[in-house]
Amino acid sequence: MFADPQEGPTGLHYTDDFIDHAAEQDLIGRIAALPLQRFQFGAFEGNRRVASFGYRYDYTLQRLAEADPIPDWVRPVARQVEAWAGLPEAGVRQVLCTEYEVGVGIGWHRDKPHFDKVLGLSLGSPCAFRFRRRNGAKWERHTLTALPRSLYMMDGEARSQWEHSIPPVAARRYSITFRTMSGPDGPGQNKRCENNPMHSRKPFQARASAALDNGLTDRDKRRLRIQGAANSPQGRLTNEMN
Ligand SMILES: O=C(O)CCC(=O)C(=O)O
Repeated sequence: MFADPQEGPTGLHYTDDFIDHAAEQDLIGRIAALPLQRFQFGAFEGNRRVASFGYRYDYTLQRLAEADPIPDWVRPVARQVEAWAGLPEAGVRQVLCTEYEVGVGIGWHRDKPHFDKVLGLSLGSPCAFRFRRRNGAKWERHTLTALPRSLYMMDGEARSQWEHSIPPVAARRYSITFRTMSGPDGPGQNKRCENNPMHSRKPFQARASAALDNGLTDRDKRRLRIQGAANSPQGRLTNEMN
């Protein structure tokens, strides 16, 4: 059913030319016209600019929050994505539009456990979509070149065991991420996952350094550690985000 990238993680699916050039240009124009905001991680901002629809994750409250409804212009491509992935109509409940300026990427992470299947439409320029999974003392690695107008899906091990990241892009890239919700029927608001570092009540730095699912780059994480230390009177890190 799907083109599987050779030797990639189980559950990673990919297809080129999911949409045509005209549709790509239309979607880029729509995203560029959104009131995009820099990615918020509590008091910290990442470099990529995003807009969430359906739901968004609030890092300060550590829970899902409702976002603006999925816009009408996203619906046709969301239906197309659902059909390709064999999902029920309207199975996509969360949409994230992202703009990566030249030099901007996304750090190693797994998406929040509130979400189930994750699909991504690449627009504007290619990117190296990297995967890694710890295997003993080593990392297994795989890189998928995600071309403009292509679609990937992370399911199974690719979604649950492997982290992914995108190194700084060479030309402006946009993406639309389509997510279904985990659980039988719903958004799972307030849902916590005890083995997810970002959902625990560990001190701020422990969570910051273990941040597997926030998509911060290494540079972002260094700034975050500095910020955490600065906020702590005894040089210990605080629970200010709990
Ligand atoms: O831009 C992409 O295709 C990936 C986005 C992503 O991994 C995320 O927002 O969690």
